[in-house]
Amino acid sequence: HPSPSPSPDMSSQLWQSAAAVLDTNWARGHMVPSRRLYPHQWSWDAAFIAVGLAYVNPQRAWADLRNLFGAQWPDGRVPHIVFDPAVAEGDYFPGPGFWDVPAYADRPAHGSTGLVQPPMHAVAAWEVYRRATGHGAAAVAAARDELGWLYPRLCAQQEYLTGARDAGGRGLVSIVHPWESGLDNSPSWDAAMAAVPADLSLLQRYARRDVQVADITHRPTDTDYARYIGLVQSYRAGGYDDAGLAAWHGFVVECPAFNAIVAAADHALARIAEVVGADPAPHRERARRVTAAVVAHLWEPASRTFRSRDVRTGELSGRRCVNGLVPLMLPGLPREHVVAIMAEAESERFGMPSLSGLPIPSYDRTAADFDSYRYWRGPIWININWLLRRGMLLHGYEAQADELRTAMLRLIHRSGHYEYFHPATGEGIGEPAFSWTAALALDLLA
Ligand code: 9YW
Repeated sequence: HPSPSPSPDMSSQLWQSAAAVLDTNWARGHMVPSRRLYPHQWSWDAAFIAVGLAYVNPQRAWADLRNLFGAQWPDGRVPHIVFDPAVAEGDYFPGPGFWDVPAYADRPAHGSTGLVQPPMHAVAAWEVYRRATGHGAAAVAAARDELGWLYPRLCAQQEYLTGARDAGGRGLVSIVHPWESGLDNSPSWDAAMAAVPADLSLLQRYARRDVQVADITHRPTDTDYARYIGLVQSYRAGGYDDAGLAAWHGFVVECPAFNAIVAAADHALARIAEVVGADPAPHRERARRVTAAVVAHLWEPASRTFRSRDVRTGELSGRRCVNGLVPLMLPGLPREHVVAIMAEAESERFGMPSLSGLPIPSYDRTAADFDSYRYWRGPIWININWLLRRGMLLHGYEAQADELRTAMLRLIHRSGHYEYFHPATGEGIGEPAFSWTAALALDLLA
C-alpha cells in the first residue's frame, strides 16, 4: 500500500489540530497526557511532548521539563508521575496517597511516584534547543539557560539509572515494574510477571480508576493490575531502595528499549555538555558501554531480535515485541544488528507500511495472542514509531523512514490524535486527544 505524502491541506489541518490538543492539555504549569485518564504529569510523555512544543510554544516545553525535574529525588531518580495537587486523589489510581513517597525539603509536598520511566529527556531537551533558532535570539539565549539548569539534573538521572539500577551487575539498567518501561502490559513481561503473585482481593480494596473512564477490553487485565499494585507495595515496603533488588523484589528486568534510550540520552548529553561548557567525553564513553551491553546481553541470535531479560532467572523473554526493535535508534549499533532489525521490521511479523498500510504494531502480528485492542499487546503507538523512524534515518534507511512518516501522518489525520490505534483498521483507541501523538505529529510535519 504505498501512500502519497500528505498534501499541504492535510498537513495544515493536522498542524492545527495537533496544536489545539496541546493547548487543551496544558494544565497549571504542566502538560497532562490526556484530560480524563491521565490527569497528572508523566515522565516520558513530557519528553515527547517537549519535542512538539518546541515548534509551537518552546516556553511551555521548558516549563514542562522544569516541573518534572523539580520533583527529582535526591538520589537522582526522576519520578514517572508528578502529581498535580489540584487533582482529587480519586481521579487517578494509584494516587499520591498510595505511593506515600518520602518527603524531601526541596520537593513539592504533593509528591510523585517512586518509579521511573525511560529517560527520553536529554534527547528532548536537545531537540528543543536545536529548534530555538527558529524563534529568535532571545529564545536561543533562554534555551541555553534552560540547558544549563537541566544538565546537572540529567546527569544525576543517568547516574541513578546506570548506578543503583544496575541490578544485574552487567552494565544494564533494570526496571522494577512494567510501568517503568512505558509499555505497561507488553508480552515482553509475561514470563517475569507470571511469577509475581496476583492478589485479586487488592482490587476490592483499591478500585481501578482507569476502567471507569476507558474500555476494560482495551486495557491491562485485573490480574495485571493486581500484580502492578503488589509490585508497588513491595518496592514501597523496601523504602524505594534499590540495594539487592533481585534478591527481594518480584520483578527485575532489563528492557532493550529502556536501555537503548539510556544510551541515546548520553549521546544527547554529550552534545548538551558542549553547549554548557562541560566535558562530553564521559557521556560518549557511557553511551558506548551501554550499547555494548545491550548487544552482548539482550540479543537473541535465533530470532535476530533484542529481548528483555529477567534478571532473577537470567532468561530472555520468548516474545517478539516492538521493544526489541528500538535499539535501532543507537548510532553505535553494529551493522549486522541494524540489518537484522530492518528485516524484522519489514517482515510479516511487524509489517512496515508497505505491507499493512499502517505504522508498526507493538507486538508480533503473527503471534497467537496478538490482541488488536489491548494496549501494548498489538495496537500501534506513535511514540515508538517515532523512535524507529529516527533509527531508520540514522542508519541510512531514508525510504523506509519516509514511508513510516507518511503512514503515521495519514493515520493521525484520518483517525485523530488518539492514544493508540487498531493495527488492522487504524481505528483510534483509548484517549482521543492524547498529547504525545499530537506533539510528535508536529515534529513529523515540521
Ligand atoms: C497507566 C501516560 C502513560 C504512558 C505509558 C502508558 C500509560 C500509565 O500511560 O501508562 O496508567 O497505565 O503505558 O507509556 O506514559 O500517557
